Amino acid sequence: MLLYEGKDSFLEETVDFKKAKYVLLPVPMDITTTYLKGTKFGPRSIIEASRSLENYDVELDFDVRDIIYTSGELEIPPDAGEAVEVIKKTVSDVLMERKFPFMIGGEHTITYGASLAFDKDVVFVIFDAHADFKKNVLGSEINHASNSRLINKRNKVVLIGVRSLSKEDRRDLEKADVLTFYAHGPFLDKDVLKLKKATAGKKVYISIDMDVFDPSIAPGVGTPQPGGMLYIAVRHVIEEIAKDSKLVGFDVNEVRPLGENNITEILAAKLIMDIVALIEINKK
Ligand SMILES: [Mn+2]
Repeated sequence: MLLYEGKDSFLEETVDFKKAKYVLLPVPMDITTTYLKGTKFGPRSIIEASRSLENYDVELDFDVRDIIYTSGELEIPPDAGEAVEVIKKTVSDVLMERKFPFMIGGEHTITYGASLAFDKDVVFVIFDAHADFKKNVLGSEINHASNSRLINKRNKVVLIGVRSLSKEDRRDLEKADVLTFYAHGPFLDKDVLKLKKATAGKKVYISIDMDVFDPSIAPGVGTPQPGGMLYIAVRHVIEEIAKDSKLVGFDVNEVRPLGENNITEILAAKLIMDIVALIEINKK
């Protein structure tokens, strides 16, 4: 198991578990990915990238410091069903300690695992280029391309940034009444209002598949799709959600490191800091 301690931890911070408010769970699951492999190296690469960032966010005037404990990498069994159980159990343990869990992946299936540790009234806001609403992929129900469908069986799902799905998937989304914001154009104020109808006053979990972004700013993903969102837009949407709902967990997933070009990991690390800062600011 890979440990991230001291200089090797997220933001290079040694934070005592007891004192930490947030527990970062690196989840190197890469079992059911269908196109380009390599998301199992996402967590370590995001943590490495975080060490080049400042703790201070000038826009929010907030210092992300001494609040995040970096856990060792979860040991993921080779069977997807068992892997999901390990994730569910680990997230439950963090919640039992009354700490705020968040994960870095790893394939998107990790979100389904985490969802099983939360109550049924938690709304899952999922940023993803893909609807992930497939019924059965390669003979298995548990697959990163069926993540949203699986979560939607138990929890309300909202999708943002979708631009890759089949006609059948689209019909199924409509049938299942999944609020879906396609990536055809900018996210407008009227979209924010529509989104808030589903999230305001609710407990919310945010899941960010890095392929929601345009491949020009996040090329290091397993299944890139043209025409994605930009960073400022995603950050704005999250800011709006954080204002009037209670965030209970989040994850950043599907990072597939490319080596020299690590802008995807930098973006992932920055998003984590943004979300933590937004939660803390909105508590005040
Ligand atoms: Mn995706």
